[in-house]
Amino acid sequence: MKTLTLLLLLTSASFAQSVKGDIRKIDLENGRITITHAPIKNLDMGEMTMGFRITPELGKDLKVGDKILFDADRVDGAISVTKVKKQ
Ligand SMILES: [Cu+2]
Repeated sequence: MKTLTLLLLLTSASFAQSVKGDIRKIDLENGRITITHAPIKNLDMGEMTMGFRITPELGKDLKVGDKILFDADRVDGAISVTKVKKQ
């Protein structure tokens, strides 16, 4: 029982708000990625295509055309990808 509870907690913490997206452009030198994304509840956004900030570390395995699940949030005022994995 304890193990199951812990697993559920870990699962929901790691991808609590994951949003589906398609990568349209990626420019890691400037820390930018353009994603067509599904609604993002925590940012009160509908579906759209827009740019996000991303770190080179988070973006290193991504390329244009990839379908992803990601989390986004405001970091120091800039809307940023905070977690990402390929679908
Ligand atoms: Cu948006």
